[in-house]
Amino acid sequence: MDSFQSLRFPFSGASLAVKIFILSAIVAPILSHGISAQPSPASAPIILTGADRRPAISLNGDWGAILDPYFSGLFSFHHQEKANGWFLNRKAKPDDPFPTEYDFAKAPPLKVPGDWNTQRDSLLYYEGPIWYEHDFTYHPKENTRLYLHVGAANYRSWFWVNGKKVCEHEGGFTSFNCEVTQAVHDGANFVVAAVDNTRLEDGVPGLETDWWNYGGLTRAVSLIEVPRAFIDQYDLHLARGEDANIEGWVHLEDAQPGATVEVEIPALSARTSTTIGDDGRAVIRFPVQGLERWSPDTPKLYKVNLRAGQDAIEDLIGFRTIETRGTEILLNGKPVFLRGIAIHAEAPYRTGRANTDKDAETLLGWAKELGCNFVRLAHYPHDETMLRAADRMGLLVWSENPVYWALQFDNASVFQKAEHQLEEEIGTSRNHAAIILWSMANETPNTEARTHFIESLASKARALDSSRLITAALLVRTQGNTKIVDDTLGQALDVIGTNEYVGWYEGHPESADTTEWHIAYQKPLIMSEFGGGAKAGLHGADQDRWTEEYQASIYRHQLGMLNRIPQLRGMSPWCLMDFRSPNRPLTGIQDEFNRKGLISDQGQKKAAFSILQKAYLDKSVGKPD
Ligand code: GCB
Repeated sequence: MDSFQSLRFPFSGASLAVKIFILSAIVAPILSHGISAQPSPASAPIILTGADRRPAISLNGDWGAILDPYFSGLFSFHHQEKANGWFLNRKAKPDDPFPTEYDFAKAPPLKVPGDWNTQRDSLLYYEGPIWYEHDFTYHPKENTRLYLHVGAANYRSWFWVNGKKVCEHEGGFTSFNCEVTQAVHDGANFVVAAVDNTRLEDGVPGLETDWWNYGGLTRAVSLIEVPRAFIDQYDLHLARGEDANIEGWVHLEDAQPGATVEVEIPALSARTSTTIGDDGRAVIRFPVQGLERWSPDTPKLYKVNLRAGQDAIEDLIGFRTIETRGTEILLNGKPVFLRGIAIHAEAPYRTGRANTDKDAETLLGWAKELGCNFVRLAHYPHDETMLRAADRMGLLVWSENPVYWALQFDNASVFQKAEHQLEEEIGTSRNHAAIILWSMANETPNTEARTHFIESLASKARALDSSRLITAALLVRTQGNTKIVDDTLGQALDVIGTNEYVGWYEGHPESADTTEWHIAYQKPLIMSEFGGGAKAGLHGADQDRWTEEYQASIYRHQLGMLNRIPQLRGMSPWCLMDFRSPNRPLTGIQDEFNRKGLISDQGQKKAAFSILQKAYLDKSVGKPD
C-alpha cells in the first residue's frame, strides 16, 4: 500500500480553502518527509568493457516523457526528496482521495536514444529535468544478474525499476550499468529515469561550452544479462617492442580467487589460460605469431574470445603499438603524421546528438574522403558506434575528457567527477585499437590549481592505461609575430596539442605567412585546432568573412605555416561539420551553428574541404610517412 492509499480525507464537510489548508498542513509533510517509506538505497553503477558485444534486450524506442522544470516529480515543496515521486509511475484510481498529477501513459513520448532538444520545437532550448518511463517484459533466470545499460544520459540521471531506485549517475558522455536484478520481477516491469541537463558551476564540463547542451537519454539503453560471476572489465593490447606479445588483464566481478580466465584468438591459434588473484584480476601475457598489426592502411580486427566460468564475450580487437621517440609519434614502431580533423558528436543532416552506426559512418566516411588517418573526437567521449567504426575504417582517434575551458579546478569534488568520467571513458573504450591518445583537457586557463588538477588526471590515465599517449589541447601565448607554447601543463603530456585561430580570431589569413612558432617542449606537437567560419554556398572575395573563399584562404595560409613547424606531427583542424552552438547567433550566417565546418550540417562541402583534401592526399602538409 503506498502512502497515498493509506490516507483518507478526514474533514469532508469543510470548505475548499479549509480542505486545501488542512491537506497542505497534514498530508504534504507526511508525503514529502517520506514517513511512510524512505527512498530505497541504490548501488553505484559499474563500468562494463565491451558491453556492446554482449547479447542485450533493447529498451530503445518510445518512452513516455514528462517535462519537470521545477523537478517537482522528485522534490517536495520544501525541496526534500520525495518517497512517492513520479518514479512510482502511479496510475490514478477512481476512489483516490487525492489527485495524481502526472501520467506517463498520457504524456507524449520521446525517442530513446535521442536528445530531447531536436525532437520537439518547444524543447530546443530546454535545460532542466525530464522524466522518462518505459514498460518492458522480463522473465528472471536462475543464477543471472541483470544490468540496465545506459549509453549516455546528459547530464545527471536517476533510475528506478518498478519504483525501486537502482542508481544515480553524473556525466553526460559515458556509459554506465546499474544492477537491477533485485528490482525486476517476472512479467510486466517498468523503468523510470529522470534526466537533468542543467549546466552546473561544479560540473564537468562547467557552465560555458561552445556546443549545444543536448539533454536526455542520448545514447542506446538496454538490459544486459550476466552470470553471478562475470567479466566486467578487460584490457588486451599489443606489448611495445619487437616481439608480438598480447598483454593486459581480465577482471572478474564476484568470482573466487583462483577462478580461471581464458583468452583466445582463433585466427592466430593463440590461447592462454590463467587464474585471478585476490583483486579479481587475471594478468594476461601470451605470444602470437603471424599477427597483422592494425593500422589505418590495414585495419585488421581479430575475434577475441574471453571466457570465465559461465561467462563469455567475443570482442573484435585490433593490435598495434603507439609511443613517442623524441618529437616523433611511432605507430607500430614507425613514424606517423596524423592527418586529422576534429569532429563533434553532431548528427549529420538531422542535427542533434549523433548516436547511430549510420551517423558514425557518415562522419567518419567524410574524414576518410578528406584523406584523414586521424580524427579528434571532441570534446567528450563519443559513443561506442563511433569507436567501432573508427576501428573498422582505420582512423586513429584522439579521445577527450570533457574538461573544457574553465572548471572549478580548486574544487575536490569537481576533480572526482572528472576522474570518474575518465575512468568510465578508459574502462569502456580501452580495447579500441583506433584510440591512440587520451586527451585530458581543452583550452584551460594556466593556473596552479588547473595544472595540479590536470596533472593528477594525467597520472590517473597513465595508471589506468600505460599503453597509450596522454595529450591536452593547450592555449598559446603571442609575442609579436611569435606564438609561444609554454603552458606548464606541457610537462605532464606525451604529446602537446595546441589550438590557434590565426586568420580568424586574430589577423587575416595572410597573417599565418609571417607567424613563427616557439615550442618550449621537445615533444611531438599536434595542431589540434585551427580554422574559420563560412556559410556553405556564400561566395565572395578571399577577404570577405563568412564566405567559403575566406575559409579556404585560411586553410591555404595555415598549411604553409604549419609546414614550418619542425616538430609538428599531426593536425585536426576545426572542424569536419557545422554544429549547433548557442554562442553563435549571427542571423542569416550562423543561426546558432558554429560554421567552422568543412561541411555544412546538411552535408554540403565547402571550398576549404578540397584544399585540405588535396594537401592530405598528396601529402604536401606534414612529414610524409
Ligand atoms: C575553440 C574550442 C572549440 C570552439 C572553437 C571555436 O578553441 O576548443 O570548442 O568551438 O574554438 O569555434 O571558436
